[in-house]
Amino acid sequence: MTVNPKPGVSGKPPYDDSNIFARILRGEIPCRKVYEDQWCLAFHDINPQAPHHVLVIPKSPYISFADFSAGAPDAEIAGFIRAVGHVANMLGFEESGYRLLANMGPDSHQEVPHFHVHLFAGRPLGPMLV
Ligand code: IU
Repeated sequence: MTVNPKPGVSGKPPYDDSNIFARILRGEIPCRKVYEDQWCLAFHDINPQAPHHVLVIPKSPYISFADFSAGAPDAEIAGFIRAVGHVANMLGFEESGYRLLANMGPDSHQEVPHFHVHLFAGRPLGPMLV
């Protein structure tokens, strides 16, 4: 993985290569891997909020959804989104359903500054509370 030398889209600090997901991508920290391809790594969240709680992260260093959606090449955006769908289908959630969520920035409580999509499934999730 290369370090993104550019700041985030809103002029915020550059990508921090020491964040926990960057370290997982480099193999410095283990994860419970679910799926991997050229675009993404998917693994179980360490603190699951549902019976199934998987994180899907791009392999390239994007800080947030804003960073990813504005900065990634079209092929990578398509490849990543398709990979998220593939993970959900592979885990058998297509019929019962699932929820996708991506936190972006301080108001959302984004804790890890590497773009990630949460995938929740395995029980009725109820109405979304924000
Ligand atoms: P957030 O969207 O940035 O708030 O979500 C970060 C998630 O990363 C959160 O659900 C944590 O439980 C999860 N996580 C993890 O899976 N492994 C870790 O080592 C750390 C956080 I630190």
